[in-house]
Amino acid sequence: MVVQLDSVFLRALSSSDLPMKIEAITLYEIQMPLVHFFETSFGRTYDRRIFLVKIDCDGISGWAECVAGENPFYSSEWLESAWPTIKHFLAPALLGRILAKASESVPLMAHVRGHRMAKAALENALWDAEAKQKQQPLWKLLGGKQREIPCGVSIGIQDSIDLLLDKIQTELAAGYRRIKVKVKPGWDVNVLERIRSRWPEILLSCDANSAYTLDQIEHLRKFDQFNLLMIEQPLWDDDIYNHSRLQQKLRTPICLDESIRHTRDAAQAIEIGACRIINIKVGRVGGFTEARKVHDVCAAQKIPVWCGGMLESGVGRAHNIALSTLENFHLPGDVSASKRYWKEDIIEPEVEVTPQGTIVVRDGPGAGYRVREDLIEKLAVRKETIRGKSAQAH
Ligand code: OSB
Ligand code: MG
Repeated sequence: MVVQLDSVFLRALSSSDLPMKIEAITLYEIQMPLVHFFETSFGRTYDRRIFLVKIDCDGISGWAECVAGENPFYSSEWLESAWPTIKHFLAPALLGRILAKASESVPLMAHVRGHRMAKAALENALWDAEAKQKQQPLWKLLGGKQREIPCGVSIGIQDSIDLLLDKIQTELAAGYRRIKVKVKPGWDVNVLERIRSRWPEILLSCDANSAYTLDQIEHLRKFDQFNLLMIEQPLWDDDIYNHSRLQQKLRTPICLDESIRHTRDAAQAIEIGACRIINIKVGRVGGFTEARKVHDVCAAQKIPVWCGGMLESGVGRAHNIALSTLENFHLPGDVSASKRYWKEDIIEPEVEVTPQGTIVVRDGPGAGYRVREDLIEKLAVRKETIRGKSAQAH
């Protein structure tokens, strides 16, 4: 059904809510090699396949990044599930619609189960469009308060502990305020020991990406000696309850990443003591509307949150920065400088981090960075534009 722009509808809009007609949705796949490979407990990535979405509304283009990976290893979503889901189900649900706000797209996509990263890409592109239409920075539209956000880094598994220590040294010298290392059985206690003996005081955390099981509690208890800020997602991605059993046995706070799909997960995890910190990824929870709700639930329960990363290009990175301006993002996130990932980023200027380990939030309309469409066209290995039925007629 296509909503008609009639006078009743127009009168119902407040003056700040201009209608946006969703005219076309363009999907791009671009391939970009990482400056340095990134290895987690589930595998090593050298080249990213970046999935971008552009939505055209009334002469304004909103951009977003679909953070689904090259494989279904972090979560069940991946690029080749997100693309057809958007093409066949989500884009048709939005095309031709007239929305007053980006958040109105959420109920229009609710009949599709899961596929949160796919939904987030569309919703977030509409947020960018809405902010541009209102000549407002995205962070302000989201209700953000912080003008400068603290940054940490996530450092993957390396070929040797010495190489990892060199990397940590480089990031600390660059000013980053928290070091997170990836761990898995065989690359954990031995690694944390070496880091802590060299840097007894730094903010240090680790991320297991579900590499352990509950029968390894005694092993995981050894992590307590390292005074870690948190241990991220030690157990199964689809299991909150067993994290509460583990948390009872650990002094180190558990932070959930993969397990938190939406606000109900967050509320339940907090209620049963499955974590003391939550990592919010806007793609993982299905878009800015849900990400804000997760943030609010955590704030009400005094659970600190931080913004996770998915090796994003500048397009997704800019959205992570906007999200990180919300009040309860107290801890340094995984949002770091473009140059840690890319030889050349697809936004201008690139994301830079101050010597104090912060990103200064930009004030331009939308996400605040210029999307380099020319470069994206050049790098695109696949591009598909989807239009509404009525628009296709002429
Ligand atoms: O678990 O946080 C994670 C990257 C890809 C998939 C999952 C994760 C990560 C990171 C990297 O830790 C964060 C970043 O630097 O973007
Ligand atoms: Mg993680």
